[in-house]
Amino acid sequence: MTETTEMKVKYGRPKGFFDIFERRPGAVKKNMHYCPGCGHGIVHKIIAESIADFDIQDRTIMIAPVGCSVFSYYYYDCFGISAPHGRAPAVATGLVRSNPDNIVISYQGDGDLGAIGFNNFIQAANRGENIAVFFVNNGIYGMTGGQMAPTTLPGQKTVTSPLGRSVTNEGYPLKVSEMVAALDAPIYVERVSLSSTKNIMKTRKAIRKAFQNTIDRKGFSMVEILAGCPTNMKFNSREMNEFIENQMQHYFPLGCFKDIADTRDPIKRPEGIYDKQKVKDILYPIKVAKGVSADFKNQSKIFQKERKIKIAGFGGQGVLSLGMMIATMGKLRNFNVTWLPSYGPEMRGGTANCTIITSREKVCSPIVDKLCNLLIVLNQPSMEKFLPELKQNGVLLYDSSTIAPPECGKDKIIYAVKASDIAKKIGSLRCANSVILGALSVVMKDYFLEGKDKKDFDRAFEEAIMDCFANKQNVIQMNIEAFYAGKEAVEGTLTNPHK
Ligand SMILES: Cc1ncc(C[n+]2csc(CCOP(=O)(O)OP(=O)(O)O)c2C)c(N)n1
Ligand code: SF4
Ligand SMILES: [Mg+2]
Repeated sequence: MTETTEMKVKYGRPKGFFDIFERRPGAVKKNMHYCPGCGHGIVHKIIAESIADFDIQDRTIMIAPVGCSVFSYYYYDCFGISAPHGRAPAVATGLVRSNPDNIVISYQGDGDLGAIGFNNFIQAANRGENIAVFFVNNGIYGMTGGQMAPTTLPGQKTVTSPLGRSVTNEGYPLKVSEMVAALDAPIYVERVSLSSTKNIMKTRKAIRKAFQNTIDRKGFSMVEILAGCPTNMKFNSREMNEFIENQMQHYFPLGCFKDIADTRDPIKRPEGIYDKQKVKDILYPIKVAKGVSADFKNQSKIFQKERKIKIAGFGGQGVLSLGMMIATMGKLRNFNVTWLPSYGPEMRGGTANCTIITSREKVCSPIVDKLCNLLIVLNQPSMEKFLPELKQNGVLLYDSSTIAPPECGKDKIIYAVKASDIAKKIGSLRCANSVILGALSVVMKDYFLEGKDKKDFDRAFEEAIMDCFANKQNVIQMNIEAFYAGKEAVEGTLTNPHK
């Protein structure tokens, strides 16, 4: 390209994004997870650009909703938090009330905002919280495969309205902007669209205005953005834009419904007066463990340091309850423990994992993404995904009924147990998790526990299982049986390959 014809990129990757999306799992670190033509990508870009231009990266908190934008925190180089479906405005309220300097964005889809979370949303609007709500109205539940949303148009076909939305049966689409504008508290409400470049530029202006209001602490601003979900609507990009322009904009007219920021003083809320110690006592009461005295401490060297544990497998394999049992064992022996579950949108059949941290000191963060001390794996995909997170000299325990022996260096200590086969023999595949725990007890006793701690492990397990499954006598019994079957099956057979 010659000097004269050199092209300049006017709107490249905004500075409000990370350069590389390291938080995205897998190999793709530069692109977003959205489908081509999805409205979320465009809105994200405008928001990221605004955050950088207003120079508010260090005090902006982006709340990711549940919906296709659930992973928005992969992209923004600012603070981020995920809220349960529809609860972003409640979380936003807490964040801005606890520190009015925070610039809080409640990013929501139409299912999230208009259905499950409508009460959260409308109450936050009515309280005039100083937050910016960016409401991406694509007229459908995108993430879950295109079900009817509160904003689906009359006659619009979706997987749950195959004959078209019937207003007689399902009512009329929710006109959120009109409803919010009718309230006294909100200061700015505008509906924009992504149907054309011109409309995208108007969206950019509206989003910036909402940011300015929030920075000036003027109160509740909402921008409703009519967007496309070409994948579920089975449209190409031209058809998608035509649908937004001719159908959606017809039902949901564009325009500014309210803009009264100039008439309002910056919000100043009364400061909460409370006794910090009392709040702490209520939130974190000192509990005396059942099985042992309050000052009991396991003496083995292994417990002198913080220990990070990860358990992974398919949803439904008891991954989370195995983690809960281990965390409870720690709790009952006076450790500080965290237990953090993580699973996909559809838990049964999808992959699930949880992390547990046990420590004599306070645990700063429950996240274990590397330097894991103990990895328990119950399915093949999790082996591939999480083995790299195992620390040097870390212990891997896996279900060899279903998983091939892993290839890894000699710096990892590996034990295999045919957990699923043993569980099947006992009568239920569901207790493969307790079989694994039985095997863990053997590993611990043979290689890591000292003195009285060797006996204490089984006692702690029985106390933990009763604590976790109180009132479910049959579950307790079956899991105790599985635990001892797991122990018996591996006793004398597990060898530390490096000793
Ligand atoms: C409490 C709860 N209920 C239901 C779901 C399932 N769910 C996930 S996303 C979603 C709807 C998403 O639609 P929308 O908010 O419009 O977002 P989009 O994907 O269209 O951007 C639902 C119902 C869930 N994750 N949590
Ligand atoms: S399914 Fe629809 S809303 Fe979700 S990423 Fe794809 S186009 Fe976007
Ligand atoms: Mg939607």
